[in-house]
Amino acid sequence: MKIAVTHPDETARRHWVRALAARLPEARVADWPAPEAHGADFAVVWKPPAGFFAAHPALRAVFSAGAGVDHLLRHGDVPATLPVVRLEDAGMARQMIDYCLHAVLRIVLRADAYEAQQRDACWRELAPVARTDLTVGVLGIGALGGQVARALAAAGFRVLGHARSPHRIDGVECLHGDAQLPSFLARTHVLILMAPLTDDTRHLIDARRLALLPRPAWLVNVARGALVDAQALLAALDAGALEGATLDVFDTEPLPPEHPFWRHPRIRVTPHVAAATLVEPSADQVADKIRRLLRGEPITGAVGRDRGY
Ligand code: OXD
Repeated sequence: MKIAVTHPDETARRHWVRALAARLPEARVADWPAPEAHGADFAVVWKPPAGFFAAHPALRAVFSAGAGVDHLLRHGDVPATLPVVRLEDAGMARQMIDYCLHAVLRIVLRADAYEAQQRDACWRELAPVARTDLTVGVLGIGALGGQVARALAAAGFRVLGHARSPHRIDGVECLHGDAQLPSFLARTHVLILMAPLTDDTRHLIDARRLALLPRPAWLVNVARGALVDAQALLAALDAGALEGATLDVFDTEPLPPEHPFWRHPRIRVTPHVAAATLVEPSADQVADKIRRLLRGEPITGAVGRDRGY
């Protein structure tokens, strides 16, 4: 059995090769484009280069080296019948929970205002924001979003979730479908984006939907930059319709130095770090799924090609 690994980051690519070889000693694991990586049975990929799939006509499945698969499906040369499998949690949910909890707690603790006051040596106590005054809305309550929603509810927030299809999560009021999106937004003070990027969700958060949020409202995007219309976001912030935004993901990454997000006083930027892929637990998961596929057993995490996630 042959496994090809492709990843734009050399350290990550080598780590994946070592980790899979250690777990599947019967396999030949090679990093693409080394000649011995051609004609693989399985592939682990992050942003595969053009021509990758043509070089592997006998692939039995391709694994995304991340939770998202848009980096892979948008290339358009992934054979239509090839099973595509995404990572399921593998240590990412805990990181996402910490990032989102931190972003929401900064609002409750008035962190931006106190940091601004410190710059002016200003000693002034501000009215606190009560948790019960804020409804947090998690848009996308799948494998990761569902855990974030549950953790925020356990931390004492009123939490709404929204997904394409019905979900049940303890402590979270779950809405679904296009018809319930406007009421979800109208009740959400802190909108956390955790939805996958597909043809249906590109620029889902546009001027019209931002205008549905109540005041005050904040945005946290840990999913994909293209879920949000950047110009509409800047306009909503500048008009005071939105108090602030915490952005970890961007349409173009790295975020270009001249991009207005970097210097906007109400935007906090982090460089796509809300949930890093942890190679060791991820390789455990991929190796286990490869063994199952070889035994003809079902696996979880298969992407619905028609839905795009
Ligand atoms: C992912 C990511 O999809 O890191 O895992 O964005």
